[in-house]
Amino acid sequence: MQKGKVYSVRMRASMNGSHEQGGKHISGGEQLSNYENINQSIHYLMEKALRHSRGKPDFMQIQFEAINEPVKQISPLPIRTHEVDSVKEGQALAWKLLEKSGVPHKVIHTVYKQMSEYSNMRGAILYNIYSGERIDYRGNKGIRVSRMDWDNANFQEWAKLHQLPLTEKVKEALVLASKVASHPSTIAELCWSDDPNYMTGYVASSKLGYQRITKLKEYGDDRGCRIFFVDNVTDLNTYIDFLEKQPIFVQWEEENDKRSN
Ligand code: PML
Ligand code: MG
Repeated sequence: MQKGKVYSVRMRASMNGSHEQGGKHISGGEQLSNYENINQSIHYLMEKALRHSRGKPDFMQIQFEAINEPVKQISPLPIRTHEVDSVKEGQALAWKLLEKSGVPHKVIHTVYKQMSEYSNMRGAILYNIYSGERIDYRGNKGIRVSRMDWDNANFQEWAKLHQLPLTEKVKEALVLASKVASHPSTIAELCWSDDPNYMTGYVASSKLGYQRITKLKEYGDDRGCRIFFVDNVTDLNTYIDFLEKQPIFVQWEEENDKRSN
């Protein structure tokens, strides 16, 4: 991104009314932009929602605002893709990777038992890894990680080297996961898409990087999942403030690349 003022551009879209009215979440998106590219960002986010496989939105909100805080630069998490043959195999692997990242078995068990309650959420759910309790108090809204981006040309160079698809989906998920994992109180993230035709999900942590798993749900299923497993945070509001407000720009430098493949 060029020097100068940075703007956060955000979109959310739903069907059968707004999110507040209980509508079905269709799409959300985030970009950081300079003034000259705001138009382009709005157009991209609008198209993203209008062509979404979850359905045609009848509510959309796009907003932008200038960011006054300095933008922090971070590296993308190292990435690895696990090809699995079934959802069962994929889920067993996700479970193992969460435990390896430091989430106790008992807590993963509790979270999976409660998971069906959270399938129409537009944000993420936070769980404390010691108590096994949900700690964000945000109901159906959850926590929306915001103010983050990755320059497309730099992402494309990175994706080419790692022989990964040049998709916005991978880019956006890796940006979010890298931001979330960069906070020392995050132990791990578990995510799969609410897009009915997208089965790949991931476990991410600062310890293991971004571990993609090719099947975490069945084709056609539109129930997504985004859970952050969090250490004992002394100040929950500061942690949430980081997720929602700290501007982050992902920048990949080939010489610093730590491949986990
Ligand atoms: C989403 O759709 O928002 C989540 C996508 C998660 C997986 C992306 C990938 O690495 O393929
Ligand atoms: Mg989505």
